[in-house]
Parts: sequence; C-alpha cells; structure tokens
Amino acid sequence: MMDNVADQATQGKPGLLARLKQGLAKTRRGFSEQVAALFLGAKVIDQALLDSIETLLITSDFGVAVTRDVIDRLTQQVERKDLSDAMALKNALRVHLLGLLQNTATDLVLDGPGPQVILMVGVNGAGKTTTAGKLAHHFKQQNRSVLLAAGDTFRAAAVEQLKTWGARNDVDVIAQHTGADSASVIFDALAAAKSRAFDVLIADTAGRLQNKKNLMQELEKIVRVIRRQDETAPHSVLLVIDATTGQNAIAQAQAFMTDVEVTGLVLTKLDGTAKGGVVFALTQALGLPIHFVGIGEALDDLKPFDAELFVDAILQGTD
Ligand SMILES: Nc1nc2c(ncn2[C@@H]2O[C@H](COP(=O)(O)OP(=O)(O)OP(=O)(O)O)[C@@H](O)[C@H]2O)c(=O)[nH]1
Ligand SMILES: [Mg+2]
Repeated sequence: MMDNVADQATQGKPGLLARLKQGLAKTRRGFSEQVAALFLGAKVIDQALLDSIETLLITSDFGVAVTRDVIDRLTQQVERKDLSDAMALKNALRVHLLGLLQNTATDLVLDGPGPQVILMVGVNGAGKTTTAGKLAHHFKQQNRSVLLAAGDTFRAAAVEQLKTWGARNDVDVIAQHTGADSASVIFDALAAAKSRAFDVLIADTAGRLQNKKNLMQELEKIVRVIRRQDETAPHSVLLVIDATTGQNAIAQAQAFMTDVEVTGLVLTKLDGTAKGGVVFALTQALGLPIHFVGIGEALDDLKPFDAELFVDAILQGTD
C-alpha cells in the first residue's frame, strides 16, 4: 500500500505543483512577481540588486536572521566572482532557500502498533479543527481508518464544527457536551479507537481557555491521561500555525513548545498570505519539521509539505 501511495505522489507531481501554485497565488503575486521584477532587466549584479533582495526577504516575513544568512551567502559568492550574472544570482537564491528547508519537509510517519494518536494544538483560529478534518480525509485516502475526538469542549460551536468534518469524511466523532473535561473525552476516544481497532485517532483541542496557563495545563493533562492507556501516545503533536500571523508566529510557537512536546508543524492559510517567508523563519527558529501546509478551506486543501515544490512555486513567475 505504501508503494501505491508513493507512486501516486510521484505521478501526481505536475498536478500538485499546479495546484500548489494556484493555492499560493497570493504568495506568488507578492513574492515571485517581486522577484521577477527585480531580476527583469537586471543583467549585472550590483549592490543595488543585493539590497533589493534583502528588502524583499525582510518584507516577506523571512525574518532578520534568515535574511542575513541568505544575503551573506550571496554576497560571498558575488565577491568570489562565482556568479556571472543576475540569472546565476537568482539560481543561487533558489539553492539557498532550498538549503534552509533541507530537513524541514518530513512526512508524518505513523506506523506503530495500535491507534496512532495525533493531537492538534495551537492558538484559537489557527486552523486546528479544519486541519483535523482535512487530515481525516488524508488518512482515509491512504486506506486508514480514522476516528475524531472533539477535545475542544470550551467553545460552544466546536463540537458541531468537528462533527461537520466527520460527516464530510464519513468518520465518527467522539464527543461530549460543551464544558466537559477535554482529557476525558480524548481518553474515551482512545478507548473506542483501541476496541474498534482504528488506525488513527485525531484529537482536536481548544485554542483558548480563560488564560494561557489554563490552556497549557489542559494540554498537559490530556497527554498525561492518554498515556495511562498508551504510554507511547500521543504519537504526533501537531502545532497548527496560521501563516498570516507573520513573525509573531515564532513567539507563539515557542510558547507552546515550553509546555507541550510538539513534534511537528502544520502551516495553514498559506493561500491567504503574500509572505511565504514565514515558512523559512519558523523552521529556522524552531527546528521542527513542517508536515503539511493548508492552502484553502476545502477537504483536499491540505498538502504534505514538499520543500522543492514550495520554493519553485514561490520563485516561479506567473506562468
Ligand atoms: N484560506 C484558508 N482558511 C483556512 C485554512 N485553514 C483554516 N482556515 C479557516 O480558518 C478559520 C479558523 O479555522 P479553525 O479550524 O476553526 O481554527 P481553530 O484553530 O480550530 O480555532 P479554535 O477552535 O477557535 O481554537 C476557519 O474559517 C477555517 O475555514 C487554510 O489553509 N486556508
Ligand atoms: Mg477549533
């Protein structure tokens, strides 16, 4: 089955690139068109061109550290006369951007025995519930059985929202009433997933409690409680980040990482930002893999993160 999935992934590449480019239309308009404008007509490399690239990176949310790193590398290459013209410089930029994402695009591997538990965490509005729904679709496409747990018991509409995603995917949702203990909902869901031999349990959580301390305590309790049933759970703790948050996303992620053992990132709403640079800033600052990116609100608008596709999608022009 895994071979099939791999084949499909390879065969689907051109289509996926097109889809990704469409989803990243804003990023491309914002970033790639500015790149194109920079290099259009620029035949020789001069300081002005390097300065313009630096400004573009900063204003596209790459962050100061990443921008400095890229510009330093380019400047050294220019000084060594490694780059003959502007096109060579653009190529070098592509290579450096790819290098930054080298260890970033990692598949979410879930292949242990028993139900594999995925915990969705993140601030309110980041896209946890939506991503849980899209992930259910993703795993069903791989012929895995999925159960959803409505661990957001704080927000009144949260359970209904997850149930809607469940119905869309023909996937059961384990839920209790608003105000119920989140850890006990997820504990029950894991018991159900075990007894019914599900492959994957995806647990939604609240994004906002009365304060950050309460939220972190709730997340810690969820982990503690489910480990009573399976000490290897949760097998994945996905921190969901809204890509339009910009540089604040880093501080936000760090706040979660102090209290919860985050294993990977999902970057949502990449379709809604002209500033794809946050992808680079985040991975460099946090050292976490990006497993998926969200590029819309539909069921299949969640894509496994592919560094090369991403860099090409944001660097290529409007073809
Ligand atoms: N355009 C776009 N919208 C998205 C994406 N992911 C999520 N959204 C939208 O973002 C909004 C918030 O998403 P939710 O999934 O409810 O966020 P949440 O993290 O569960 O929020 P709380 O439950 O309040 O903590 C919804 O309107 C989603 O449709 C994405 O990749 N692209
Ligand atoms: Mg939610």
